[in-house]
Amino acid sequence: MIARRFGLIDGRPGNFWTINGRMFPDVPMFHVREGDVVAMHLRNDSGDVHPMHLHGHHVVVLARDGVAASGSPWIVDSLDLHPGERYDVAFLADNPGIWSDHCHTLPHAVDGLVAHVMYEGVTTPFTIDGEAGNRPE
Ligand SMILES: [Cu+2]
Repeated sequence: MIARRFGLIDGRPGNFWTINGRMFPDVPMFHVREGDVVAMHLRNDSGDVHPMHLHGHHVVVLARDGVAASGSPWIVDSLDLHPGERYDVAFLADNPGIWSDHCHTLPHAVDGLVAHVMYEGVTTPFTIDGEAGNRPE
C-alpha cells in the first residue's frame, strides 16, 4: 500500500511517501525464487498519482479495483496508480538479481517511494548509504 506520513530522510523532515507504512531504505525486500509466479496487490491511499515501475520484469495486470482484466493481456513496464486505485498484478521471476520497484516520478522516489525485489541466493557487495562509495555503472 502506498501512503504518506511525516518522517525524516537524511535528517530532513517532510510528509513523505511510504510503502506498507515504511520509507526507503526502511522498506523490507520482497523475496522471490527463480521460477516463482509472483502476485502483488497494489493500493494507492496517498492522494497522488504514482507510476510504479519494476525493473527487470514486465508485469501483467490481473484486475483493477477488483474487476478482472479481459481481452488482450495487459502487460506493463510502469503502471499509473491513481488515488484510491487498487491493482492485482503478477510477474514471472525469471531474471535473477536485486531489482528496484519504485515510483517513476523521481522526486517521489527520493522521498521514500522505493522498494526492491530480491531473488533467493543473490547477493551484492553494494550497500545503501550515501557514504558507501557506490558508483553508477
Ligand atoms: Cu509517485
